[in-house]
Amino acid sequence: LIRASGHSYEKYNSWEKIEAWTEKVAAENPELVSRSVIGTTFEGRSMYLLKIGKAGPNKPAIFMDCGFHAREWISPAFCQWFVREAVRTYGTEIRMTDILDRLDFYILPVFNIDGYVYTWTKNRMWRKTRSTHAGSSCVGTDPNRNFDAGWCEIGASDNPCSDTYCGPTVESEKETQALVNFIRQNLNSIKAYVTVHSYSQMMLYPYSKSYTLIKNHVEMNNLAKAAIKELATLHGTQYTYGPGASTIYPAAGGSDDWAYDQGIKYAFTFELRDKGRYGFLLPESQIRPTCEETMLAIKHISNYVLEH
Ligand code: ING
Ligand code: ZN
Repeated sequence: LIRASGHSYEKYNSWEKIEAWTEKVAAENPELVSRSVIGTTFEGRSMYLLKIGKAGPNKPAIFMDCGFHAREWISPAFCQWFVREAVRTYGTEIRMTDILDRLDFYILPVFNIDGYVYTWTKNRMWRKTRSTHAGSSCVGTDPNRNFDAGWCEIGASDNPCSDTYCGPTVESEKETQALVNFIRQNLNSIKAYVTVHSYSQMMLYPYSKSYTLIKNHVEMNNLAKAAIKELATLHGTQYTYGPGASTIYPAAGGSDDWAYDQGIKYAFTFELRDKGRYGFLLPESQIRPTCEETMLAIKHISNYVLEH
């Protein structure tokens, strides 16, 4: 069992533990990690962002978020793992050192904190945010239907009781607003956007809002193919890949489509393990292999971004 800074990376951690960890990992690695707050959630929790990388001028960056959907617990576990691997291997592992010398990562360990807390306390299978809506007793908006990318046109619901509710208005959620504001303010440096979900073992790229192929479709197809090939070398885990609409299902309002339309050419949604045996209830024994293999795909994207 790996414990660094007294933190358990092979267990699912409560928000309380993750919050304390963000403070500690930044305090213990001041040369590599800094913490900021990009906004507050509906229930008033701070949305912490970790910036990882060796200080330097004009560095390109990759933005990665985890925990959009509350019940997808392997996702925040991966963001924590990524940060630990970065601080653990910087300076000793050539590939990681090179990446962090030349690239910054913005890591949002849990996007939908209120929902995550709710899965720990009330309903393990909760997906949405915890915002309330005038005129309905149903709670929550699907944050991955709330972005300004064909908002609520397809694969989303205007019913507040639905698990894919797009929200009362586009970018209605405070969490969406925080992310959108941060990315808009950092568009000059952000070269890639990665959002981590589960489950189904897929590497998706835009569009999900329509079947239209993006301008760099061939490039993205090759990049995804190479990244999942590398991922599979570790444990043989098979991923499928392609545009969201044709690979998983059409759905508008997703964050990767929005990021792509902002000009971030390399935008991906990962759907981590498994393919349905455990689904959202992925056992803790699979945290390590899942995170280790996913690291290979993220490193592949990082190297690609650095070369392009
Ligand atoms: N899957 C994603 C969802 O929000 C997705 C699939 C990706 C939709 C990109 C839209 C854009 O439904 C999970 N598991 O949440
Ligand atoms: Zn999801």
